[in-house]
Amino acid sequence: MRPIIHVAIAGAVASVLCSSAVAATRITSGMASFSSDQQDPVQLSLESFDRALGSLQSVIVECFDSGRVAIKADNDDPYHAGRAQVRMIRSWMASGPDVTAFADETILSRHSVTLAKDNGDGRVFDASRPDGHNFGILSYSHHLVGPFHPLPLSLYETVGPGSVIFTVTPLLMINDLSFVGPAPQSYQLELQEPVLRVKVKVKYVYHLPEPSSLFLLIGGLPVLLRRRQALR
Ligand SMILES: [Ca+2]
Ligand SMILES: [Ca+2]
Repeated sequence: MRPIIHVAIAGAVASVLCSSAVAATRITSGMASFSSDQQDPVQLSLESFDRALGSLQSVIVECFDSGRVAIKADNDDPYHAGRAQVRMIRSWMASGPDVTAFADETILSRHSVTLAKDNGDGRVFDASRPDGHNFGILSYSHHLVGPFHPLPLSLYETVGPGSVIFTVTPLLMINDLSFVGPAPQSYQLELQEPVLRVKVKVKYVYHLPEPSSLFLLIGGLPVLLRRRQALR
């Protein structure tokens, strides 16, 4: 009977080895933050895939952006009122190995508000009614750009710990009013904390190296043998 048991175990070994690839994932990410499109591009240094971890099967890159601003306004035109919404534009580009992500977001506040003609405060900023308004915060968050599947995978691999570089460039950041109908000749805005955030996320899907599978298998063999013997 023993040879039969050996064959059965060898068969088990072969079948486990054939499907021995144990899938695993690893995620690395970085964030760039801007308050103006006049700022320099930001380089994000993300963790590369260390070949010692296993066999890389795929790379998935996703970018997420968020934007925010708070606006107060004061109409300075002594003759014309205007009805306005807040308009925020966030345009950016992120580039890394075989990935170019681009986004152009235009966000409008839900409601429009009438700013009366200047009430006499002229050049002095005063956002109180009737010629001024505090529009509050306008924001959006976590818009996804992607996913991207860059190739070849070797662009993201290193022997030992390393990095892949993504460059995030702010192209256009506008915070202003969008008038419904005729716009006043002049008005003033007060902006608070205009921001654009771009997050780059890289996901590595890989198979654990064979030695790990063999180690697991060898660790499991005595149990297999014991169970076989117990069955006899
Ligand atoms: Ca005014
Ligand atoms: Ca005013």
